[in-house]
Parts: sequence; structure tokens; C-alpha cells
Amino acid sequence: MVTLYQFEISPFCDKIRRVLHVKGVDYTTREISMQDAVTKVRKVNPVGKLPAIEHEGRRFGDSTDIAYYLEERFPEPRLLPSDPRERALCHVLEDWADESLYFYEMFLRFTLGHNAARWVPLLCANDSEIVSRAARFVIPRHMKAILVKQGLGRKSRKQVMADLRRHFEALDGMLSTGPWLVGSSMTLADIAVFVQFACICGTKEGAATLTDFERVGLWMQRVETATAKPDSGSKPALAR
Ligand SMILES: N[C@@H](CCC(=O)N[C@@H](CS)C(=O)NCC(=O)O)C(=O)O
Repeated sequence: MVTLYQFEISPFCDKIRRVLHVKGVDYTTREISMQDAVTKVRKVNPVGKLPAIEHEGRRFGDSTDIAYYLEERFPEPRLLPSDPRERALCHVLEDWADESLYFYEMFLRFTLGHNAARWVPLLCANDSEIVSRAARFVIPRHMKAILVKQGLGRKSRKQVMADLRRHFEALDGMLSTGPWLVGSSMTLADIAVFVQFACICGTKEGAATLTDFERVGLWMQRVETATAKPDSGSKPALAR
């Protein structure tokens, strides 16, 4: 049994849940509240981020490391291509998702007031009322500070939205030759990119942009269906 330490609405935690679903691995989740984040996260991952997993006495974090570990321990069905070029492309696309797209979802969900009003309470679903109330003020500012350091937070909203549209166009272009991003079957690249776009499309602006990209919408449905929790029917694992 795998134990997944998570913030439920984190795209990286969603990535690992979906890998576990595809591979049919039994797992249990331990939700970390915002209140406990500072003390508890470092106990399971010294880097201080989630997801982290515990399996057969080993605990470690980083969604890419976890996904590669799961691929090794539970090889079927394969999510990493064996062809070297495809494997490399899969890695580069996962990195695009984790290191670039992530900041767009952070910008949209947590720094725009109307979206933050929905997402901050979900982030604090396991916290006391007082922490939850404080978070409504603190989280958008904390995320904004991260984004200013990263760079995206120094751009105007209009510039960020233009950048985001370019990312939608890039994804749409990649899907113009086949149903999956790399090779002829779903890979970790599809899952990693999907979870970030799912968060992006969980915002007013992201959902509006998606309506211009039918092919992206169809791919999202494909990935959702292929990676949903086996007993969850058609209900998305990540509320959008
Ligand atoms: N590269 C890491 C990123 C994980 C990450 O940024 N997780 C966020 C939640 S979405 C986190 O734990 N943030 C807490 C922090 O940075 O202090 C991965 O792939 O696991």
C-alpha cells in the first residue's frame, strides 16, 4: 500500500493520484492542512513540498521522482516511453508542465480575487475557521510574492493572458497529429500537462480560453477518462 501525503487541490498531487489510478495501485491519502504544513511537510519531504509518498518504509517527495519510482515498481501499464527520443520528449513536456504551466495556474487560481474566493477555502478545507479566514488574506499575497520572484508576477494580467493563450496554442498544435502528446499511447507527459491545464481551466479565464480550443478540450476529456479513480464513475478526481 502506498501512502500519499498531499494537498488535495495541488496539481502535483493530482498527477500522482492519476498515475496510481492508471497503474491500479492501492493507496491511501494523508491530507496535510495549511496549519500543519510548516511542521509536517518537512517530516515527509525535507524539501518542504508535496506530494510525498511512503512505500515499503521509504518516504520521499517530488512528483517526477515519485512517478519514475512508481513506473519502476509497477511497470504496467507503461507511462514512460522506451524509445529514447520519445522518453526525452516526455520528460521535457513534464518539465514544461511543472516549471512553467504551474505558475499560470497559481496566478489564476490564487491571485485573482474572484478565483481565489473559490480556491483558497478549498486549500484550507482541513483547517480551522480562524486559519481559513486568515488564509483568505495571506494566501493571495504569499502566491503573488512567489510569482514576483519567479517573474510572471511582474507582468500585467493582459501579458500573462497572452502568454497563456500561446501555451494553449502550443498544446493544440502538439495534438494536431494524434490523440496523445508523445507517441501512440498516453504517457506521463499527458498526465503532467493535463493536471496543470485542469487547474487553469478551473478558473473563469482559463475556462473561457478553453472554449477556443476544441481539440484541447477533447484531449482533456480523454486524459480525465483514462486516469480517473476506478470507482469514481465519471466524476473528476480534481473538482473543477
Ligand atoms: N517540483 C515539485 C513541486 C511541488 C510543489 O510545488 N508543491 C506545492 C503544492 S502545489 C507545495 O508543496 N508548496 C509548498 C511550498 O512551496 O512551501 C514536484 O513536482 O513535486
